[in-house]
Amino acid sequence: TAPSKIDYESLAFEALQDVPRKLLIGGKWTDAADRRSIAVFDPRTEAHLIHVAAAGEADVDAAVAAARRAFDEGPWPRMSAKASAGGTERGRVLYRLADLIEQHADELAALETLDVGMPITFSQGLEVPQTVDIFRYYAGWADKIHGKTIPVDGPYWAYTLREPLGVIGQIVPWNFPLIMAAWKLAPALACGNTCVLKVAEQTPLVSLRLGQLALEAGLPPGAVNILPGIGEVAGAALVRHPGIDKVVFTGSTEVGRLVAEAAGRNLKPCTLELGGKSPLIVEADADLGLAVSTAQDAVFFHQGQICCAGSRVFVHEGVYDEFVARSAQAAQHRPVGNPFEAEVLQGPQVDRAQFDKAMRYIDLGRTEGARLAAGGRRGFFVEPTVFTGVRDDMAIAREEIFGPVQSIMSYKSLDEVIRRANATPYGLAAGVFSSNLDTVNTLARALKAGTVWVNCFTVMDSAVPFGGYKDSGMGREKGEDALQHYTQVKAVVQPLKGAAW
Ligand code: TXE
Repeated sequence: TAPSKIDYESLAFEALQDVPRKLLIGGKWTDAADRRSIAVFDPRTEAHLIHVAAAGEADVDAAVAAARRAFDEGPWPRMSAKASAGGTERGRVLYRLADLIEQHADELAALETLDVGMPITFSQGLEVPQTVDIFRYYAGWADKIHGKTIPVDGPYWAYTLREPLGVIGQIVPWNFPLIMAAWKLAPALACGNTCVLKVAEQTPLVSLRLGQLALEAGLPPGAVNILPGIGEVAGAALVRHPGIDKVVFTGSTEVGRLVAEAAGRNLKPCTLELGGKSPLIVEADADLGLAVSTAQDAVFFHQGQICCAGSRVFVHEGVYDEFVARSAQAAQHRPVGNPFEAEVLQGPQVDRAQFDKAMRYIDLGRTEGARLAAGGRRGFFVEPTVFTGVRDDMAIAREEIFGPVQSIMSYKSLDEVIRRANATPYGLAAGVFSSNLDTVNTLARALKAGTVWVNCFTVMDSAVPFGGYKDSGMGREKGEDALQHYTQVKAVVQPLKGAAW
């Protein structure tokens, strides 16, 4: 159904009544051991919505123990991986979960918009469908994860098994709660692991509903445990817990370092997806209309609260003035407002902290001498903001803002722009706009980033790996690559008696 035909705002408040307000541990909804809770707010108005339980250390212990039981005693890791027959196999359960998410798509999209402030056009049109897709994608992998046979010297043969790691501790941020949970749960479960998912304190709603659907789909008790909780409390307790076999984290680079340190102390592997300051390069031969509109979507999408936001735009000096003029005009016409309205492309920042952070950088951009070509006005909603005349050493060009702030810089040569684009500790993504194949190929190889989008940006697919170079993280999520990060290899060597070898 087209978004405009449904009253998503009413639907969100209806759905809110059914959201479990507790922790999901071992297949049961429970209060926090110390009875603490977190207040959930409507980012449009800061109005209080509901309270949900906030996990403490004792709850993390209980969740890890439940996941351990579910892993050691089964049935999850021992269930057949086949998706094609019977009723209880792992692939089948994940397909069923995908179907349930699809059946509840409108409700989940509405809840996500209420909790996060994401325009309904994106939660309904992108996030929920991509969540369905990723569960289906990994359901399909469940029975295709296998080892190799290896010829060896002497009368022996060897083979490898790809086995699950065990209990996975997963921490997700508030910017895309549903898809972040799905990127982590789907591959982990497909490989036969069990999970403890710590969801962000700002945005627990949709993940709690997802927990209900997971139980309904037939995930055994303890296979998925869901804990809303404060980062420094529940998140920290989870990452340092000796009972987990791996940590997977998406969030700030600062907290990512703490997570990696804790995992390192316990000698546990970790996958980290951290911040970014992604460059977008526009050559003089680019389709300028496409580059202007894509560059705006790249940094204004979801209020700029996206790790791979194209926040540094390098434009060839030959087309710089025209690019700036068109960008400023487009920014002024970008519909900002109530995210439940179908035509709105930009809603509020998720909370006051993120709003204040964006405004602080806008002030900083002005004081450091960048020219404000559009936006910058205060209000609870941040205006789509365009800065021109930005120098590489300005804070707005170096640091992750996580707000709708576009910095446009000019360059003369390809060598120069490659050097400047790579001069950042981050390396999550990059964009290239050019109609010259040689230029495209040169840049695609020269840019130090986990993803390079060519003549497009933020095009995501379940099958394509995602992750960072340099300080933007380690390991990959999505695609076949993620399977390596959720399994370990066992080598088995056996004698070959009597066979002609
Ligand atoms: O991130 P945090 P915040 C960036 C972005 C944003 C900034 C701050 O620049 O403005 O980070 O956002 C949990 N041990 N990104 O403060 O704190 C926390 O509860 C274990 C980029 O929200 O990193 C939440 O679940 N866990 C990013 C998750 O970590 C801890 C997305 C992320 O929160 C913890 C979000 C601790 N000590 C923010 N402290 C991206 N890569 O997309 C917090 N957490």
